[in-house]
Amino acid sequence: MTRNEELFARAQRTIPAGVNSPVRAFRSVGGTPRFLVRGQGPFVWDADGTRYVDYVGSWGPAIVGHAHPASVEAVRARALDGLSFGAPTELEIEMAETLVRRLPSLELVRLVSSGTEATMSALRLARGYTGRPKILKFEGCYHGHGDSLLVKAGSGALTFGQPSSAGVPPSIAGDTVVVPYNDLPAVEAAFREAPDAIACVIVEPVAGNMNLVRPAPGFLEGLRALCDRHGAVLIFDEVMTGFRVHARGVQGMTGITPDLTTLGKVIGGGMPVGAFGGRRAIMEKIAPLGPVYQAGTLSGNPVAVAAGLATLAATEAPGFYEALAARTKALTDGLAGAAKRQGVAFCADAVGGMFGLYFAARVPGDFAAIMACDKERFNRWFHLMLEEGFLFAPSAYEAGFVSAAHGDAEIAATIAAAERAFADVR
Ligand code: HOZ
Repeated sequence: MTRNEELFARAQRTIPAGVNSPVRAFRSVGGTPRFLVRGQGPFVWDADGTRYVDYVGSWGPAIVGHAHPASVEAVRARALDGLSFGAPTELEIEMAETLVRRLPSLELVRLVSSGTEATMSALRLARGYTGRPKILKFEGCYHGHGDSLLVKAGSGALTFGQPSSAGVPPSIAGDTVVVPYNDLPAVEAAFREAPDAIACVIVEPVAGNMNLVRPAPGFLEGLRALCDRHGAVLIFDEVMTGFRVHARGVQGMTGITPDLTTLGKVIGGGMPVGAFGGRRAIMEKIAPLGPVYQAGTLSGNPVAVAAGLATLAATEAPGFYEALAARTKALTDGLAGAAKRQGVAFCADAVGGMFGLYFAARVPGDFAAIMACDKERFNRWFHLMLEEGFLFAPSAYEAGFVSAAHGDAEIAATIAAAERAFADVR
């Protein structure tokens, strides 16, 4: 038995499926999850001492690579002065000022501890602000595991074929309207059907939880116009895309301004930090300024915020996002070329430091096209790559992530290994 197998057996005795977040269990791809013991730059090591080039990157936060010296030092220094106070600190102001500077759509921002908390809070705020009950989301988009949002959701919910969760009462699910991603006429029809009842439209402006799906030209602009016309709040869930695809998120990349934005992942640099923010008139409804309640003992935790600030500072190096995008594109172009040479129906797409891999002839534009990809072939390819020391997300329905620490050598080695794996799954 390997050490990974031993740990997996032991974990399952006290933790459901041996994991604390479903996709990690490898159930979709089969086999034994790797128990990680160390990360450095683009690499992680498992409990058996095997090194992998890591394209999961903690599901997005590790944008400057693992154990980046500035982040580690910021955490160490901050921890020496106390781990948590449940009181205001100057670091929180620095984080808020950084976020407001980088995302001009934020006039006020509040820190929380995860992306899930950020989206749950943003929904309550949108409902409190508009006085309306319903929310509109898109099929295959995942916004954390809040009740209203686990309806036709992506990520683990999709990976395990349960896009709508048990335990969400029909009275709550009934207030969630779901329409296909990139389908503006469906959004228009939903507004026609429930005029004055839809509080908000929440969208991953580049979807990353059903694999990567880009917004079609005009889609985000159309959402902005429809929300304006119907008095609904437009929420960009930039938990994954925020500071991952562009220095100013998808909103900076596209010039489309949401009313509220949710953030997580990169802003914590590997520590638990989330945030939601937006227009002052909406944010002033939050307690204690207004009647919408939201709170958290660990919100704005100083050690976590220190890690996030150090990571965000590193992303402000000149040319950071251009280099990250170029490296990610080199990877996806290389993989697509290798598959073509081996005659495998495969394509790939990249937006900034985020990428999608599809065992399909064309890049999918919606949930239905994602579902038509060859999942079995992905699973075989995933395991071949794992054997060669390359760690991709253990699901055909997750985006991948490149960090600034991935160098030309890692990208070239990945493409060479992938070509061998494509030959084997042909
Ligand atoms: N839902 C996360 C990816 N979209 C996975 C989180 C995790 O397992 O850590």
